[in-house]
Amino acid sequence: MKTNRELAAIASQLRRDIVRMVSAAGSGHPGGSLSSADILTALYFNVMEHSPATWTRSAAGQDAFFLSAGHLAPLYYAVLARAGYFPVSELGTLRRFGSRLQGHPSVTDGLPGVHRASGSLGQGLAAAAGLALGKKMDGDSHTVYALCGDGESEEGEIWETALFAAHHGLDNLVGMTDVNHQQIDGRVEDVAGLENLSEKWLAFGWDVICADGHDFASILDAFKLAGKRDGKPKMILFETVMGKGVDFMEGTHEWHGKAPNAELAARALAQLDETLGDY
Ligand SMILES: Cc1ncc(C[n+]2csc(CCOP(=O)(O)OP(=O)(O)O)c2C)c(N)n1
Repeated sequence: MKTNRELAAIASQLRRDIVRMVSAAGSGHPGGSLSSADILTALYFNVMEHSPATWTRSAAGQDAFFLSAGHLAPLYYAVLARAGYFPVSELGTLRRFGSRLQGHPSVTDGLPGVHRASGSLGQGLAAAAGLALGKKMDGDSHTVYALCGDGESEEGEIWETALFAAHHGLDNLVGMTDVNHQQIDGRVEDVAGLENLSEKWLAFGWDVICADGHDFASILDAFKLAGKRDGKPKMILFETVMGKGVDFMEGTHEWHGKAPNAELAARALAQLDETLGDY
């Protein structure tokens, strides 16, 4: 188990990785990757039962993670590499022709750690619910996690999954929403407001846990509560800041899907400690 200080150090490195990868590629999605960095750090380094050595796409006998908001690929690749799924040096190939690290996660090239392609919003949570049901049928007590965006929560498929998972009593499914209040076109509340998201998930029959997505004590408490097997699927609503950690990316949709040039990347990196070594 890592201490909260160690988790913060890993998250800082992931944020550096994200900035460097997206800047070198000249395209990609830094804003949501930065807002979700602390959540996935806690999940991969202190919560999930997983191992790169025994990982399989079917996830039999282990926990599984689905990135439903597939555009957060820079963060996904960074956390997988830093957790030991593939060499950290491969991060430098983001979005290059022939790379296993495409702009959205793909399984075609067999990138370890990725169970399913994503990028079409809404599908990842549905696939996670399918695997959670499969685990129930197989008598496998492991947990299936899925990360969604709040903009993604405007997708109809999310709410079909909400019905499905509650109907099947999937208490081994833990959904997470990165509530950073921004999406591709602006503020979520201006595009198609979610109003009271907590009440919505409760009304669909889920247990809802609210947490501060940048406070490791709060994040880890939320995951602990989500471990309750009471016949209901879990949704953790993580309150976050879009672009967290880089001042000019914070709180705006402008950096949802835009790469910083070399000068801005240097400005961003100056705000983030290097803790595990750059690639
Ligand atoms: C089905 C589908 N519709 C539209 C898109 C285009 N799209 C990509 S990201 C995005 C906004 C997602 O917002 P959010 O989940 O809040 O992510 P964040 O802005 O926090 O990164 C949209 C509409 C898509 N990828 N898939």
